[in-house]
Amino acid sequence: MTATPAPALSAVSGQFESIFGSAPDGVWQAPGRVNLIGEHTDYNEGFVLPFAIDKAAKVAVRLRGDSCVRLLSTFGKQGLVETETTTLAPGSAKGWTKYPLGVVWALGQLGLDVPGFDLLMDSDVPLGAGLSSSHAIECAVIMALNDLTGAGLGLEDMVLATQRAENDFVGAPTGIMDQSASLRGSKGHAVFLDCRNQSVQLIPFDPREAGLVLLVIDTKVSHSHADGGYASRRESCEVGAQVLGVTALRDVGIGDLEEASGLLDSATFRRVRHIVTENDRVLQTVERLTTDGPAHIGLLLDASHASMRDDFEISCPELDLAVETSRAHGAIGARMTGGGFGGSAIALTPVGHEQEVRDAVVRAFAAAGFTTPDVFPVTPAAGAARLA
Ligand code: GAF
Repeated sequence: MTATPAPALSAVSGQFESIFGSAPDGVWQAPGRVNLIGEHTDYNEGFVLPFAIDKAAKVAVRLRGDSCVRLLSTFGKQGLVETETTTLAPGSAKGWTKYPLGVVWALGQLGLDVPGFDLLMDSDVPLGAGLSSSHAIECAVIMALNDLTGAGLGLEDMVLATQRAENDFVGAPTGIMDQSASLRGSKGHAVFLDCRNQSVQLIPFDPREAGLVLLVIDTKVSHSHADGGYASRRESCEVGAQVLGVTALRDVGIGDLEEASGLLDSATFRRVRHIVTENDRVLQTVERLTTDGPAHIGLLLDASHASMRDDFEISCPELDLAVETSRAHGAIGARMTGGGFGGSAIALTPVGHEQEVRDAVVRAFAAAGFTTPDVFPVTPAAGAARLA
């Protein structure tokens, strides 16, 4: 007996069938992510601690017998986009289609001959909120194409291929954190990733069990990692590593900072100090979660935010206000999450205080003349998977 499909799943499958004329070969899902701590450490070969969230992109896909690709999303104004696998090149795609087409292009760069396909995409990961909606699409698509073509890629290969899609096709010089969280996430866990060798340890992280809720505050300040801010931070880190004579800033310890301050200009030193102290905070957070639980990581989240605001300079007034207000109204720790310059903050909040934090943040934003933020809870969820 076949189980009754979940409503969302049967909806995307049914919509695919009515648009493209027959049922998809399958449906795949990949979640967005929240980074608990460890920001901009991934491309410095350091440590990160993200988790997959309970919001995901779904793709229904059917392979075709030719090289035509037809793409449609359930939202947005882009309509049906039709192209050829053979003509893809960086800069050739627009809007959300950059992400699936970037994956096809990256697989082509690996020597894989991806056939044409029809694809319908649906997602409830908020767009431009710093929750990695783009990687969720890329991860769902690469899983689908890997399964359907029998390409035999492992999770680590898929992480690198989606990074290539982002870096070289989309033009965002990002690291490997977001796709690792989406592909390797696990319900009730954070993904402790060593970005030097992609080794992963799943760390139990269930805020509810500890009487807490993890609130996301989407500031509605949209950002793009293809803009200059992200790249310029990455460049500063590379300069810092070069001057200090290390392969990557991962190799600089807290004890080396005093000497580093004499070798680097003040801005580069502060960028380096953020990475070095942030790596240490990730390790401390893992230790605290493992020994004492989520109620004991609040001050580390706060310190991470201060370091991003003052040393790495990637916060913005909306993020700072979200963090300060949620802390003043009961959150035990708060920080911006993701690449910065906008997007979302997170606030670890005792159960029962969610409404107070939400109301206070909305009021503070109104008083400052900022756009009304979205405030909602997320829970650590499973990573990407085939649904049907
Ligand atoms: C973005 C990037 F995609 C990640 O690779 C990471 O660098 C993050 O910003 C900052 O920690 O989400």
